[in-house]
Amino acid sequence: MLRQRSLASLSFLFAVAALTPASADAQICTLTASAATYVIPATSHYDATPSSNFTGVGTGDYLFEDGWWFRVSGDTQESFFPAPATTTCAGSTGTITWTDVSTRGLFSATNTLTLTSAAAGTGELILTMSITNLSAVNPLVISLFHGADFDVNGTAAGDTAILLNANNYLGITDATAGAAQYRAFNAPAEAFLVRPFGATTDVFGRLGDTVLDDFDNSGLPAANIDFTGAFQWNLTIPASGTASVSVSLNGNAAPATPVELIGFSVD
Ligand SMILES: [Ca+2]
Ligand SMILES: [Ca+2]
Ligand SMILES: [Ca+2]
Repeated sequence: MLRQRSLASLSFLFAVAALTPASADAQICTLTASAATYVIPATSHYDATPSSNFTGVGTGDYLFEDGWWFRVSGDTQESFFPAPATTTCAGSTGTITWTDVSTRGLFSATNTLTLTSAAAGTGELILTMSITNLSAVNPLVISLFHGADFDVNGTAAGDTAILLNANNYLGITDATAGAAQYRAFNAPAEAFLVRPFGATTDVFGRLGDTVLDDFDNSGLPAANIDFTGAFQWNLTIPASGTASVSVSLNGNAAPATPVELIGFSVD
């Protein structure tokens, strides 16, 4: 399947790259656990099309893109997390930090990454994004977003997506072989959005446009979809406080955290 974003996006990427050549290497993160590998490449991750790779968890590359976004109260659109201050990745774990996200003086952030692989051809990546309010006076009202473009069995062909638990746990299954799971926990996401891949219409297109988006739990079930999906959390972080959210991205492996713990409800 043709994967092409708009020329405007590419021009923007080149412009950013030209401005920040020295920091590009700080973006690389490679995690390995047995045969499973997750990679944030040297470029093209901390932008509107956050390239990443997830291999050794089935046939081919299970991830085309995944990344974090935010919107602070008063903003009129969402923003991607820009290139970080530090990246420390070794073996199966990593830590990526921002001392002042987007130089707005509002919050710092730490993304903690852990990759596990209990058996050949399987893997689970857990990302925990911690946000610290830099104000000692005012609460920080912020929406966080994480999005992922899964391609099960290495391509979008034959993929079907369903909701496994409202509204924080999604499953994508390939008609030939393989399955992926994507969930948002600690705290559970408040909403999801699923859309077929499209430069301006998929979840990254929605997060990257100039329109404010609050997800509405739409897009599932979907058959024969080039899946893109994202979660939204709405947080109020006290002055000088820290809050965190987690996602897991699973290839042919059940979540290590029991599903009943990711979204508590009483019938
Ligand atoms: Ca597929
Ligand atoms: Ca938007
Ligand atoms: Ca996809």
